[in-house]
Amino acid sequence: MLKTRKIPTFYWEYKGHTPPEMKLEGYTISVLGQVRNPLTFAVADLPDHLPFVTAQRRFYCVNGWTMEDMWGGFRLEDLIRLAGPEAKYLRTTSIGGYEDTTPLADLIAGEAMLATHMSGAPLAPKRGFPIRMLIFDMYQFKAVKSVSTLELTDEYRPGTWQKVGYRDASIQPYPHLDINSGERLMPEPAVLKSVSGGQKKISLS
Ligand SMILES: Nc1nc2c(c(=O)[nH]1)N[C@H]1C(S)=C(S)[C@@H](COP(=O)(O)O)O[C@H]1N2
Ligand SMILES: [Mo]
Repeated sequence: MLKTRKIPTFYWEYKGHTPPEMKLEGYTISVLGQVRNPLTFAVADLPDHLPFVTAQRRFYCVNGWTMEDMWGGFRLEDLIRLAGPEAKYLRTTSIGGYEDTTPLADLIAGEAMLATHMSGAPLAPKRGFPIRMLIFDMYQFKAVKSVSTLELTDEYRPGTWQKVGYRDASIQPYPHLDINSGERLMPEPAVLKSVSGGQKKISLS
């Protein structure tokens, strides 16, 4: 668990600024677009609708670093299933306007999470309070912090970082700086999609 080292912060919409204090009160998350049953839930009420899960997992940044923590939150799949998805892609948008579009099936296969907690505490503002997507088998630029809408669509468009040049989201086989230990770590073969053997399944509990 991270205790001493500083986690790099990537927050496009608040570049050069401190992220605004967001209140849990009144903050909602919606599933819209091509769904049978559009949904809007208060983030504070999500535990009434979905099982709360925890997972000790590592993510990777395309800039060459990685970190692991104990995340708490909800399976993306559980929320999307309540809405009845009827399109190929999920477009995720933050309250500040950062967005990403990824095939829903890839997010589900990778056990993407909507996390509200890190190390047992609510997310800090710069970590994406009150709720962030986490993706473990693609670079994290495709996982939106401070999510407000999840839209099902058949129309792909490049996300915020992709527009400025991050093209390939697949985790690359070179050592990444591990923020937890300060050492350089080779990504596990299971997250390298080009490596045969495919994805390692780490189940959420
Ligand atoms: N809303 C939003 N989400 C975002 C980003 C961003 O700029 N805005 N950056 C992404 C990138 S590139 C990474 S590596 C992680 C960084 O998460 P962290 O700031 O908690 O380290 O958030 C991802 N999600
Ligand atoms: Mo990143």
